[in-house]
Amino acid sequence: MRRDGSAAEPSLVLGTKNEHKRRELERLLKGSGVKVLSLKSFPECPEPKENGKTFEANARKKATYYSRHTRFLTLADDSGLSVSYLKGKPGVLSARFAGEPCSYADNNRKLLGLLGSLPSARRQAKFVCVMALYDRGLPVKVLRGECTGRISFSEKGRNGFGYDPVFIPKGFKKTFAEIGPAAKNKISHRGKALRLAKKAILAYFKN
Ligand code: ITT
Repeated sequence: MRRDGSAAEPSLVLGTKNEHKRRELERLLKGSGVKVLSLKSFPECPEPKENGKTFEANARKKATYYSRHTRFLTLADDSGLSVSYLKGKPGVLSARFAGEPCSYADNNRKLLGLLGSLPSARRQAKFVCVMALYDRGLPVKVLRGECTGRISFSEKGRNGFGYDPVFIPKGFKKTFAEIGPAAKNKISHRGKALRLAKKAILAYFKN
């Protein structure tokens, strides 16, 4: 197999060090006929600095970096939570909202503390995911998915990761962490962006 993604077997690198994201993406790409490689296949590859001001800037940065390094078609995801009452925060700082280093539980505690007893109607939030598909440092496509909802009053559920235990998607009474991966993927920011990305990936390998 050549290290440029143009091999007989179409291959795609998932440019993420986040195992939860990688698992969601792999699940969504199942059956697409594309061999999915993780960064574990490139242990010598260090992490790029995520200092962009937007999800798109960070997604492009990661995809440029990993596609240059691996020489494969690469899909990178930058994502996070945007809370209306907090004027869009934590946004691009979602992973390190409670400071660095911090756990998902630390971030959720901080978020619930900031919202306090604010009524449901004022707890609107959305998850955003921007995916960048790059080939050897050059852009192929950039896609975006969003999922609106609200922040719960306490952490609920054991599935998923990050802010899943405190995010209730619109039209639901349960958090992402309660509804489980299959239901989450159908409506999530990542699911939406990936369904668009999948089309771009398949088109790329047809050419
Ligand atoms: P990579 O950069 O290696 O992909 P990361 O975890 O640093 O991994 P991001 O910079 O995109 O990824 O930060 C995403 C953060 O946003 C993540 O750590 C969660 O806190 C939150 N997040 C994103 N998608 C989420 C989801 O589907 N469910 C819950 N939280 C999510």
